[in-house]
This record gives sequence, structure tokens and C-alpha cells, in this order.
Amino acid sequence: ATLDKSKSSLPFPVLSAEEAAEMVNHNQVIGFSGFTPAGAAKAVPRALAAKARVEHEAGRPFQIGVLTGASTGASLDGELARANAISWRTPYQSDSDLRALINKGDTNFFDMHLSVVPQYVRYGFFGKIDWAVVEACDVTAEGEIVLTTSVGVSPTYCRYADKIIIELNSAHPAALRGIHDIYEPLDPPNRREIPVYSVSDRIGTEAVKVDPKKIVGIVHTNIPDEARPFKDLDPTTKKIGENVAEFLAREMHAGRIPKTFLPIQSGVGNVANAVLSALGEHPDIPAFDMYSEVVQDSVVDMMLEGKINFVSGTSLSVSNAKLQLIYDNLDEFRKRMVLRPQEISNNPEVARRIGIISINTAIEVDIFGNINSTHILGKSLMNGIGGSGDFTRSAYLSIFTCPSEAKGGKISAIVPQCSHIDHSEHSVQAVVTEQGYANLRCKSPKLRAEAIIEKCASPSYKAILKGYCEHAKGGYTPQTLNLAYAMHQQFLKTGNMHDVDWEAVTAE
Ligand code: 0RQ
Repeated sequence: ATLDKSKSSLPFPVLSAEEAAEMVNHNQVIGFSGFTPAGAAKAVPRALAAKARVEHEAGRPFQIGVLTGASTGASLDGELARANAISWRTPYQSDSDLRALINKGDTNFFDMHLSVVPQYVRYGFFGKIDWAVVEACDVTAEGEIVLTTSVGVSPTYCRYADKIIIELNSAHPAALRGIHDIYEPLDPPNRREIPVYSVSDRIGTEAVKVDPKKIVGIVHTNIPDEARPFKDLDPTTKKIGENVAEFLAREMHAGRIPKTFLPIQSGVGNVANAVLSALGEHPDIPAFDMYSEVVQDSVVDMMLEGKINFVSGTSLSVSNAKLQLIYDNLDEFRKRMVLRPQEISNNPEVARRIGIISINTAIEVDIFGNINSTHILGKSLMNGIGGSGDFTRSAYLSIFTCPSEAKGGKISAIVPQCSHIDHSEHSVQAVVTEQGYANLRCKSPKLRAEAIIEKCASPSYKAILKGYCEHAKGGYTPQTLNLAYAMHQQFLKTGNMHDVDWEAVTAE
């Protein structure tokens, strides 16, 4: 009983996006589909933003609590933020308008590890979920919902929400059925292991199953994912990628990574894309599997070239051209790709069991190996922690990458003390910049500082960072509180960290 999209033979009302938005009231909470722009709801959030504008003009309040998988597309976070329609938001975002609201304090955003969002729903920590608004490529009368390019938290939102609205998007083929693996763990105190023992294990169902009575309407759409383009590899990102590949090849030759290699988790963005390409090009690194959250363009190419065997993720976050390539060869890709709920794709238990190598991007790294992935100068949110913590803490080998400098060299990404800490020194085993890689395992804080400054810092900041170490003497972690943020403070004063003068700061 598959829905005939043209006639809608299903027992669910067909709604316009505006009619769907009309049913949503001020202060309600919506769990949306979407993990990056992939699979994000598009038509209903746009209509909700329009409704908010009308309500606000009429002097009435209209804001909603917004839950998603991770970041979304312009029609969701962007539109709702510009309409000032978001009262609270979690778990991750990357939209400039929403970021501005958050940093002004106008939206209550709280940052979360992505894998725990579904259990927060089940534990009741978010309170009641009024609506699930999810994009699908197919629906059956029995309440089977086949998702599109991401799974995210959609299965849990659908199960817990009072009512469900489905955006049935004909830009995605119903033949996507079979690429998803929908599974929800039991809750404590009766929790058992998640039975993923290798990257390609399937443990759940092809579709999200809900009580059909909860589906209050279907909104027909035909809107492609609002994918963001990648920048071309520049010399810095290319070199970071090569350094990661070189580090991992050496680990393998030393017998610390099996010759068959280990599953790779790789973050999102330009550096992540460059790292994957470099792994594919390294002559000694064999074809590998990925157990990650986001499948990016480079992964698709590497699958076709035979450099990646199998991919497990929660989001097919690729350009529309790459997506078309997948859709043209769906039978082949379905055999080598699975999209799981983020609770499973990012699961620390599974990551620890199968031994992933995690590779994520830092904004700032301190000389002791602490990582800031989320904040600019300690106070402004960039995006959020995303899945980096889910993987890093449980990895077989955890790596952070970043360019050694930011803002045209006026900022050193290597600092005496991170202005915000997302991943502590205990979870970080290696740091890689375009300058080189620092192995932090089995090193005291003092030895870590030497390694990071020597191998990773920009040449123009090495003397400054060594100067810090000379002034910050003593203790297990040679840190001196009034000097620890002097480089940041210098940037705020003169716009350039190079200007820091340790003698002057020490004398203050
Ligand atoms: O700002 O664009 O205004 O110049 O930060 O930096 O170099 O464009 O880097 O796009 O790879 O993002 C960590 C943010 C890197 C991302 C982060 C400024 C810099 C620029 C962005 P401008 P780039 P990328 C999977 C795993 C956390 C979540 C995670 C991220 C902007 O990778 O959000 O890992 N990671 N998730 O100029 C001041 C510094 C700076 C700085 C960079 N030291 N000080 N500004 N910038 N370093 C993802 C998911 O979970 C979905």
C-alpha cells in the first residue's frame, strides 16, 4: 500500500505547507528531520516563518522550540531565525542568522553531543514534543515512513511527538527504501548492547514505523536538498590532509593500527574533505570503511574509486550532482552504505567496540592538548560540538586538525590555554596542522607542550609560545593564570596576537 503521490490514495489529509503551519501554536515544540541540509524539512518551516511574521506584525507572540538532528538548511534554521520564530534550539547549527541571534542572547540555544539527543527525548528532558515534521520519500497507510537523505533523530521524534506532519518530497526516489537502518535502543535500567559489531551490520528496519493515527497530514513537495558547496582544496587544507595520512601510515607501519586498517570517522567541512582525499591518495593506506556521521562528496568519489569499501553514517550531505550520481546507481550504493539514527551512527559504545579513528576539526588547540571546537574568543558560538565528542572520547585513536593560524595570521590556533574547552587533554591523542603532527600519547603536559609547539605551531608563533613556557614555570601543568589568556587579550587590544610581550604582561 504505497502512496500514489499524484492521487494520494492514503488515509491521510493532503495539506498545503501553510495549512500545516496553521495547526502549530505558539510555544509548541517541533522535532524536525534534518542533519545538515540533507533531509531537512523545508516547506513547513518556511510556512512557519511566514506565519511568525504575520503574528508578530499583529502584535501576537509566535515562537517555537526547535529540535533537529544537527544543522539544517536555509529554509529551516535560516528562515525561522530571520522571522525570530525560535524560542529555544538544540543540538547544532551553522546558520549565520541563527548564530547571530544566539550570540545576542535572543535564542536559548544549548549545545549537546548529537548521540544523546534521542535519549533526552525518551527520558523526557525536553518536555513534551508536540510535533514531528519529517521529510520522506514514501509513506504507507500502515504508518511506515521512508526517510530521505538523513535519519538524524526522526525515528524518535516521530515516536514521541503527539502528531506527525510529513513532507513527501518527490525530489527523492521512493527507491531509497533499504538504505536506512532504523533502530532505537532500550532505555536504562534494561538497556542491552547495541548489536552493531561491524561497520556494515544492519540491526533495524527499513522504515520508521508509527501509529498511522498520529499522521495528521502530508505536504507534497519537490525541493532538492539545500546543499552547500565546498571550497576547493587550498595548500593549507591539502597539507593538513597529507600530514594526517602520513601520521596514520606511520602508526600502521609501527603495528599500532592493523594492516587491514580501522573505520574512519571524519568531521564535516573543508578540512575533513581534504583529509579524506589525502587518505585515499596515500600509497600505503589500504581501502577502508567509514563509521561516521556525515557522508560528504569526497566519500562518494572514493567509494567509486574503490578506496572506501563501506560507509555507515546518518546523513548523505552531498552536493546535488553527487546525490544524482548515487540515485542513478542506487542498487550499488545501497549495498555499500547505511544511514542510521544519529544515536547509532555516533554511538560511543559502538565507536569503542569497532575501534574508530576519529578526525575532527578544532578552532583552537592549547599547548597541553585541550581542544576548543565551538567558541570564538571564549564567548561567541560558532556551530556547536556536533558529533566530535561522541567519537573522540571513545576512539581507538583520536585526532584533531586545524590550520595553525586564523584571520590571516593575526591569530595563532595554538595558544597557552584554550578560551573554551570542548575536548579535554585526556581525550586527545594527536594534533595535526599544516606544519606537522604531534603525538600526545604517553606524554606529560610539559612534553605535550613541547611537541605541539615544535610540530604544529606556525613558525611565526613558535618563539612566542616558547616564551610563554619560559615565563610559566613550575607545577605539573606549567600554566600561569595571568599569562594564560594574554595572547587572546592582545588580539582584543591590537588585533594581532604577535604583539604579545611576556615581560610586560608578567610585570602587570
Ligand atoms: O571564520 O569564516 O568568519 O573567517 O572560524 O573556520 O577555517 O572556515 O573552518 O569550516 O572547517 O570549521 C571547528 C568551526 C571549523 C567546524 C569548525 C574562524 C575562521 C572562520 C571557521 P570566518 P574555517 P571550518 C562533525 C563533527 C565542531 C563540530 C564537529 C566545527 C571560522 O569544524 O563546527 O567537529 N566543528 N563536528 O576564521 C578565531 C580562531 C579561529 C577562528 C578559526 N582560533 N580564532 N576565529 N576561526 N579558527 C560535524 C557535525 O556534527 C554535523
